[in-house]
Amino acid sequence: MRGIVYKSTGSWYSVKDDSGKMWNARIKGIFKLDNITSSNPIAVGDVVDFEQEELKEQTVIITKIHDRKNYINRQSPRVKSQQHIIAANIDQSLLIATIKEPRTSQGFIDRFLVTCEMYHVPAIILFNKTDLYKEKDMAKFEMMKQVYERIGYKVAGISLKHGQNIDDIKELLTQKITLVSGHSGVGKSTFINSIVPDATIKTQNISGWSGKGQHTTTFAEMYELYFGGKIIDTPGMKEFGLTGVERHELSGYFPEMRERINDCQFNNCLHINEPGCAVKQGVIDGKIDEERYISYYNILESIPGQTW
Ligand SMILES: Nc1nc2c(ncn2[C@@H]2O[C@H](COP(=O)(O)OP(=O)(O)O)[C@@H](O)[C@H]2O)c(=O)[nH]1
Ligand SMILES: [Mg+2]
Ligand SMILES: [Zn+2]
Repeated sequence: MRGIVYKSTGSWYSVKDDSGKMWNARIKGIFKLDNITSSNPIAVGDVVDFEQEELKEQTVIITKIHDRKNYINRQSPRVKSQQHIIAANIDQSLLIATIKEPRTSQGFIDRFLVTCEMYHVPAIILFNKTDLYKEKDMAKFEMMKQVYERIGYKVAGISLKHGQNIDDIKELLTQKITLVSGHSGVGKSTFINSIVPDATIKTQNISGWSGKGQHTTTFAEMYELYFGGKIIDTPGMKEFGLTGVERHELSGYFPEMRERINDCQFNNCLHINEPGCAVKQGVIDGKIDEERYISYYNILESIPGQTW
C-alpha cells in the first residue's frame, strides 16, 4: 500500500493511504537516505509504501520511502551535527508575518527567504492583522510589499480577524502542499483553523502573549484543506537553520543580487569592500533595498568561514 505521512512523533507516523484511511505506522530497521545524516528518517509529506504488520493489528510497517522532490531541514536541536527534516515534497512556503503585535523583523523575513531559495521552494509572505495597522504601520506594510514584490515574491496583507483577502490566499493554496511558518503569535493557528475543516488547533490568548514562544512541540503536521490542497503546520518552530550555506554562495540566494554578481570585478566577490562590486553599486543606485543588503551582511557574518 502507498500513503503520505501526515504526522510524525518521533517513532510513530500517521500515514494516509490513497483511499483516505489513516494508519499508525512505524519503521523497522534503519533507513539510509540520500547522503544526509538526519535525526528523523521520515518526515511529514513523505510518500511511503507500507504493509500491515500482522493481520490482527491496526499498525503498519513502512517499507519504502519514495524519492523526495525536496525537503526542508534544520539543525537537530539535540545533536548539532545532525539535520532534522521538517517536511518533504512541498510546493511552496508561506510566511505569516506582522507589522505589529508582534513585529516581524526584516532580518527574520530575509533569513526565511534565503532558506526558500536554497531549497528552490517558492515563497509567499502574508502580513496578518491589518485590522490593527495605523497609518504608519500601513506605510511600513506598503513599503515591505514593494520591496519583496519587486524581487519576485508574492506578498499580501490579510486580517484573519476580519477575513480580509482570505479568498485570494485560498486560491494560492489550492491543490498545493504549503508549509506555514512564522513567529509565535502572528496567527498561524488561527489561519489553519480557518481553512482546515474540523481543525481545532489552540490559538493563543492575546493577553497571555509574552513575546516569547510558548509552544514546545516541534512536530510538524499536515492538514487537508477543504477547498483542495494541503498545509503543513510547524508549531514551535522558530526558524529553519541556514545550514550548509557557504559564504560565497549566499548572494546567490538573494534574487536581486544574483542577477548582478556576474558584473562584479572579482568572481569571488563577497560584496563587502571589494572594488568594482556590482551589488554595492546596486545598493548605491537604489536598485537593491538597503535593508536587504544589511540582512545579507548579517547572515554573511553569521556563517563561519575563512578570514583574511
Ligand atoms: N487583531 C487581530 N488579531 C489576530 C488576527 N489573527 C490572529 N489574531 C490573534 O493573535 C493571537 C495569536 O494567534 P495564533 O493563531 O495563536 O498565533 P500563532 O502563535 O502564530 O499560532 C490570537 O489571540 C489571535 O486571536 C488578526 O487578523 N487580527
Ligand atoms: Mg499556534
Ligand atoms: Zn560584488
